[in-house]
Amino acid sequence: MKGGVDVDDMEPRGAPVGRRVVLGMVGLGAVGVAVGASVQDRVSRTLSPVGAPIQDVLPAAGGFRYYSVVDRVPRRDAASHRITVGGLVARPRSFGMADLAALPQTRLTRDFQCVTGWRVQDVAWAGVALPDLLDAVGVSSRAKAVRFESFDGAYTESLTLEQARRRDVLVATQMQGAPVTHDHGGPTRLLVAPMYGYKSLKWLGGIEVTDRVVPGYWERRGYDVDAWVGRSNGRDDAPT
Ligand SMILES: Nc1nc2c(c(=O)[nH]1)N[C@H]1C(S)=C(S)[C@@H](COP(=O)(O)O)O[C@H]1N2
Ligand SMILES: [Mo]
Repeated sequence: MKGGVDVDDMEPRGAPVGRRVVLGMVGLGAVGVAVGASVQDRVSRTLSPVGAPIQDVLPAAGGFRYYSVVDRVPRRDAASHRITVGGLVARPRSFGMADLAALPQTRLTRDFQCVTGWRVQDVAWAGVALPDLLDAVGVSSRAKAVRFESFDGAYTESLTLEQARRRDVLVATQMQGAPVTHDHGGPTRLLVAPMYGYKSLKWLGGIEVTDRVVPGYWERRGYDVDAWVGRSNGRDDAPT
């Protein structure tokens, strides 16, 4: 079925489809999705170890699916958008787009892979490497981890400090040669290039340096903080 999931069709047959799945489908149907994906795909995705419905807000374009765990994310204008950087740092402050542009810029091209199985090859990203941003605020010797907050009001992520100091972890401002669009998490999103897509938090609003790893949105729902693509990450059943 294309264009949506008909919940009325599903409910009378009821038994094999749990209430949580049906509720997930209501959410999916409400935004008119299911383009190019079968109902079965949706059921198995909703039942996957991800554990809660993920919405495809728009049909895939160029292989990407647009994900958001909330219905509506406020748009932020690049001219006024700022990200705050605080916690265990010497000089807490916020950065607007011009402040980010004034820091050293890092470009990289990598495949982007979601833990549910889709992958987009050779995506070009640009922005500020997280270690450069951390150096700009001065990380305390007590710091052990970094926590990221989305201005969608729900999504969070976390990295160990060692992971956060990798040069292939970016506060991305550009994707495929243009500013990161709202749907892809702009004006600023995280890119954790060596890990599965769920680490790459969209709509980045705040960064907090912490003394311990605070599990993120999917990590509280059973996914690993260490989400290396192509390395043992404790989840051998994940589609690749
Ligand atoms: N704020 C926020 N960030 C998020 C998500 C989300 O639902 N909300 N989904 C994650 C997942 S599971 C993936 S695979 C990627 C998808 O990025 P895209 O929507 O730009 O394709 O974003 C990640 N970052
Ligand atoms: Mo994902």
